[in-house]
Amino acid sequence: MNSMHVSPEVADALRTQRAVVALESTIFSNLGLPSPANGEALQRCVAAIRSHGAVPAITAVLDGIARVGIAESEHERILGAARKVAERDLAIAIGERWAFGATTVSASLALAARAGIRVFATGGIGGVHRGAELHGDVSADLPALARHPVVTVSAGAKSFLDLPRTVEMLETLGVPVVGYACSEFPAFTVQSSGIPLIHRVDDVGLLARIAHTRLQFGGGMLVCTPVPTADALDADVMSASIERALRAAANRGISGPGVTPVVLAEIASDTSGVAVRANLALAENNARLAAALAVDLTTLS
Ligand code: PSU
Ligand code: MN
Repeated sequence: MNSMHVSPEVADALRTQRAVVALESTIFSNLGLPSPANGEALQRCVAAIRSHGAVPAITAVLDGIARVGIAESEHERILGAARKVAERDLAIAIGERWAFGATTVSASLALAARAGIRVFATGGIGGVHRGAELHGDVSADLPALARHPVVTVSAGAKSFLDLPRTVEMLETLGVPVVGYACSEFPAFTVQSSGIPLIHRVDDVGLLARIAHTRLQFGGGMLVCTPVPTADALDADVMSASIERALRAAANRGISGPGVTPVVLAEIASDTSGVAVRANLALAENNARLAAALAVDLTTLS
């Protein structure tokens, strides 16, 4: 399929059954994090994956080609102005030859699965938006997690979502949700949402065995790990900031795919960078765990 290109380094790692961790590009683009934090996030995630002996595979649409694995010389492009590419947009971004389509979790999972990558790291997944009972906005990330045989490592879901309904929807879709060394569903920049998790695993080896089995059944899985303590935000501070950000987005008439980037940007400025620091720390932490998991998975096949 020449509308998808796997980088030589990633292709070689997959062929020789070495560990590979996919990364999305929306978080690194202007839709996810402000500059220069986005560049730092990219560098820290890539370094965390490499230092654990795995190969990073950033996904993106560049010049109309879906790319899996982006060479360092092209990282600059991932940090620029992007059009958001969820799974539904992939064929359009390729057909219309978009210069830079930043892949969300759903598009990244579709590409990772197609390339044969089994582990993917992100910051926080999308989910059921607050007020979804009225407007129906549910991220395509959720069905993509169910459909594609890839393990996603995240700090739970972004806290401006409706987290109880997000967890319910994951159950409905049959997605196993496992807390790595945590007993509650993490809330992105806040360590916990107060929602208890049914399954907790404290050992990466066991996590890998569970993941290996789940992937054989054909669907994906969500591994959650909270933001590191040193950079975690206070739940009350965060929830006040979220209220302000959601109100600002509503006042500007933002809806649909525009909501997440605008709300993230509002929170970034409202917390004068503290939420951004937390976002970088959790993304790096997720990348690190994903790499350890990917390495252990290679010993099982
Ligand atoms: N989490 C972040 N930053 C992001 C996103 C999540 O810390 O930029 C992005 C991811 O790419 C996720 C997307 O897949 O937001 C979800 O968007 P939506 O709610 O429109 O489905
Ligand atoms: Mn949406």
